[in-house]
Amino acid sequence: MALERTLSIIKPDAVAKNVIGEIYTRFEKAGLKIVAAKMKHLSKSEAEGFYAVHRERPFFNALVEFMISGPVMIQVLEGEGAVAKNRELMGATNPKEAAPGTIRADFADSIDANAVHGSDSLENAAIEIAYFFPTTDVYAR
Ligand code: RTP
Ligand code: MG
Repeated sequence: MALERTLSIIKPDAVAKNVIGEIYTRFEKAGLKIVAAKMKHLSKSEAEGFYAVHRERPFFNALVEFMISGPVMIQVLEGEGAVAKNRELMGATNPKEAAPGTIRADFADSIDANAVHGSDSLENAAIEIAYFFPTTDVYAR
């Protein structure tokens, strides 16, 4: 497996629940290093730009409104197979279908308020990391 970087977002529901630390612990225990991080209250245009691939989907407006409902915690995770590893830790999009012990099974309330985002491919990870972090703000470790 190759050393990869992926973009993770702790969504407004999980920030409001005060579980940033618990989620970070799961990343660390799985061997993922946090190599960039910032808290941010996204503007509507930032959220729309980030989720542009979903623009035509019926849930787009609800998704954007949810993502701007409070601050989020945005981080770059680095590790062996980081993209898939993070998706595994997150669990299925719908928390009702998420495997026990995953972040979404433990902290998400609904398919909309589902605690975390993670890049779904190495290619999208590079695009999403660049969307939020200049290269000088990502620290090789
Ligand atoms: P994410 O991008 O947030 O990591 O989630 P994901 O890959 O598991 O799911 P994706 O298909 O990319 O959808 C992005 C977010 O849109 C909301 N969604 N709602 N009501 C629905 O059918 C529906 N489908 C997706 C979810 O909040 C999902 O995380
Ligand atoms: Mg996605």
